[in-house]
Amino acid sequence: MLKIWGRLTSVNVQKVMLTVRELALPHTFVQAGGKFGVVDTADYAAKLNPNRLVPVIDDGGFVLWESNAIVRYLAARYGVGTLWPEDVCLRADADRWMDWQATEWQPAMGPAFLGLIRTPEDKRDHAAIENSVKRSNARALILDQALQGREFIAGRHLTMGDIALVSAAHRWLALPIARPDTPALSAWYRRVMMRPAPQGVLTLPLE
Ligand SMILES: N[C@@H](CCC(=O)N[C@@H](CS)C(=O)NCC(=O)O)C(=O)O
Repeated sequence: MLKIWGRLTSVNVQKVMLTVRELALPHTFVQAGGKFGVVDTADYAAKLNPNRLVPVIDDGGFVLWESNAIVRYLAARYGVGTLWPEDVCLRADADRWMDWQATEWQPAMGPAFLGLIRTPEDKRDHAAIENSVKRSNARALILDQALQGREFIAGRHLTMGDIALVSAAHRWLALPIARPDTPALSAWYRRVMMRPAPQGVLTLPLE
């Protein structure tokens, strides 16, 4: 059976959990990372992830780390025609937004998230937070524009692209910051959040 190592407070683990829930894949979940430890053991580094990070999956002996690679693998193996669009251009579209989430939006948002949610007030780097808010807001506007007139990021159906984006959107929309109006992004977020998969995975308050 598919086995997953992670902690639900991780945006990268959330992506994997949303995928297995969308695809209704039977799985076991091992709490790892952060306060759960496990990642620090020699066994974990040797057999699961030399980076000592979560998430990791073991699917019948096939071990894989890197959250977006995991989402793509699960989608390709178990979600052809749903999370993994059969049309090459639709798939590339979804794929592009996964890369954008990992290399643009998430890194832009990182300092604001860590500063405002995981750092005591007297230890915050306000300049870094301000810069991060500015950069993540600018990227949110790009996503908002892309979502105008679309139900989901690659068109009419939920794909792996939405999976990667919604975990980041959940954070961005819950950060205690000033945000520009993003009506298309907000409508899409509500649409995705109405599905069963995010329940219990994308929770509030942020931690
Ligand atoms: N690029 C990696 C990043 C993985 C990563 O940074 N994981 C964090 C949680 S989001 C982690 O494992 N931190 C150490 C810990 O939780 O102990 C991925 O997308 O899977």
